[in-house]
Amino acid sequence: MGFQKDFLWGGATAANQVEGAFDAGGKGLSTADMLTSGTHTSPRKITAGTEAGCYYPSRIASDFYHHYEQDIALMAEMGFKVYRMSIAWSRIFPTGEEETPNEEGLQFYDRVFDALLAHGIQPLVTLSHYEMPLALTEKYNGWADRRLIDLFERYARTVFRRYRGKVKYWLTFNEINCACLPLGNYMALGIRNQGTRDFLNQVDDKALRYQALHHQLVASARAVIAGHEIDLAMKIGNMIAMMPVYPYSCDPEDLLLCQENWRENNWYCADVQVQGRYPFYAESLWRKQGVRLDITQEDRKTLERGTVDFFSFSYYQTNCITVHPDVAQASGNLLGGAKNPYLETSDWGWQIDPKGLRYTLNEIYARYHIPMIIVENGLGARDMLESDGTVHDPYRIEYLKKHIAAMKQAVEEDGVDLFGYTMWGCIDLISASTGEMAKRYGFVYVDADDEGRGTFDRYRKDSFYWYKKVIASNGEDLE
Ligand code: BGP
Repeated sequence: MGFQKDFLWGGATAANQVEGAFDAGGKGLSTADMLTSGTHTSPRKITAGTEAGCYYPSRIASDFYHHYEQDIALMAEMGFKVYRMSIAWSRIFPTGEEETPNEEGLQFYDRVFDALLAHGIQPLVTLSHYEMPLALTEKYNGWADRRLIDLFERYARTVFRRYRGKVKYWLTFNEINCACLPLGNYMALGIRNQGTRDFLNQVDDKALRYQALHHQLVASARAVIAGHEIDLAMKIGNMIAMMPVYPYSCDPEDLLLCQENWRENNWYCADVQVQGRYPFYAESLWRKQGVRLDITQEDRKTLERGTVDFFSFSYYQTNCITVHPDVAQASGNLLGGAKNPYLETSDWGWQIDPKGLRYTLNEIYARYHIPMIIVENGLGARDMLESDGTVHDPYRIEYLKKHIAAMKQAVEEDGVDLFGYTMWGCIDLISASTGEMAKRYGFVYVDADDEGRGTFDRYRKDSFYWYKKVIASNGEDLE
């Protein structure tokens, strides 16, 4: 009963949101370095170059680059078994096209992995988390170009070889299904179409976007194949942003809409990555979107061979959808929807739904029957650093407690195969959607503001001590 003995408890971050040091150690500019800061009400901007008067939060972030030893010691103090992080592709291949990798970049991650392993923490590494070398956007319009597949494979092979024996668990693309939405153009695919400036309102070319996503799916499969060739012990997973939707009413039209939405937004990429081929409904989806994909025989073989070893996903909230207009709307992670009267919302308007996590775990497992890990879940909220260095965050404890309890039910009562949980943003970092530091997720408070000012000192929040107990009791003590 309960979570498996070696359950992987930990936390998650992404290079572009936590590392900073954007031009240190030979790193090239990345797409994330060109995203300005925004707020809940004023969207981030995507700029082609550095503009005067703009702040680019990824460039400084939480300065993990210079604080990693301290940050990892704090993770160890909480008892982390795993730390999910990403490698910045542009630290290894500054423009994405070099023949040889940047040794200084490789050494940085050697130091990080060594520090983790010295504390008994396993790294779980995402190859690409919402960033890529900016030069690839400028030259190829990102993943719109098929040549990105080879460039990505070279990068993947380089890090697989280098960190063989140090890193067992890998993920290919963060929230790859984000590319099913116009928002994914720049963030997930590195596509910056002529006229794009507003992060929430990008110029969208559906045909280009779906083709680019196809290239990424092939690249993901190539990485899986390469990883297994290099080290049979490597476990390589996909990463899906689970965006569950419920029918707002019992009108069968709402149910059909819901089914279609699950396919388009949740299952489309996952079916390819787990089952090795496009699902039957892909044809009708492409027809509806008015797109025709260039898929070669070779691509199909690659997809078939490169299926993932496990399923990873992020889960923050759920939404309702309906064919009936005039229903109040809620905002959300990547996608909003009709407001659910049974749920509360976070400060940023995301609907909080722990039971939805149990439901989601069951849906995924019933479909794929492969081991699962939750690699993002958490609450973005405003925290207050008290003068004595404490941060009281009962709302975060409440959120996490309910989600972990729901996940426990899915394991204990329903019997799904779940092997880990990494809470999102364990060390405060900048928000992907708004670029703010004020939207904090961490167990550890970072003293920095939305313009990158502060001491960058670290403080333990109340949730830090709470999570330590959760881990020590293997999820039994949630109080
Ligand atoms: C996911 C992303 C993360 C992360 C998280 C929280 O979609 O994978 O990078 O940031 O959402 O979202 P936000 O930072 O917008 O609050």
